Amino acid sequence: MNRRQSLRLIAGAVGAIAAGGLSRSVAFAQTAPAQPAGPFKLPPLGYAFSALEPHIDAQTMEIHHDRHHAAYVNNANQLAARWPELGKMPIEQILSDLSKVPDAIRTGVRNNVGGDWNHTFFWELMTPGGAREPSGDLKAAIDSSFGGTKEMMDKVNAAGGGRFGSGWAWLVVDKDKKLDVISTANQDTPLELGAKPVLGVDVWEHAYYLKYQNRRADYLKAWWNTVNWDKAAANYKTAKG
Ligand code: MN3
Repeated sequence: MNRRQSLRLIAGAVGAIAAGGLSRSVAFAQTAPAQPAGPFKLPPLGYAFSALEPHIDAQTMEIHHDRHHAAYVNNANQLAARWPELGKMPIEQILSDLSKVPDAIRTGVRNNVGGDWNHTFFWELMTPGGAREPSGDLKAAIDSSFGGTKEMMDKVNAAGGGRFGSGWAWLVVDKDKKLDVISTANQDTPLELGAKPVLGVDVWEHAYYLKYQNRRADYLKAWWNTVNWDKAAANYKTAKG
């Protein structure tokens, strides 16, 4: 779901409430945090906080979405108040070339606009439904690049497990249109490397510590149960261009 679709979803939910109806989307809607003024908006999660149980617990999801992601959005809006161009450019364009961002706010943009983009990607990749394993073109590419799905998953788990401190592990289409596994620090995105993500997993402690404490490997193993491979296939198609 992109930002525009997210806004449509909110608009639709508000309309349904106004009409006195309780649609499925409203039944799933969370109590959204207050939306900040500014061009960046916190997208709704699209499913219940508890939807990814037992793999990711509801409290982690609520804090992660409503506080951590919301903080990146709030900070991005404060940066947009200082440099209005930020709110006018497509977010992927900003993150693909941070050299265009003024020096004084570049680190803030990297961390907070990056954090907003990474988390939106992450929420959309996870689902209580959807395909449970890769198929079609994506499966063929995974098999040819890594020798199989399990081998690819092992590489992502190693990249996430090996990330010192905070960051992300990604399956990407690199700038040569080949599948690769990479890790980025903090809220750095694959976009500035010229890579487009197919899937990505947040390995910041806030993503798993309440349930898994220091056992990041156990979180990574469980996380695969939340991946919607239909969404990963769509990401792959977009990334291949
Ligand atoms: Mn996070």
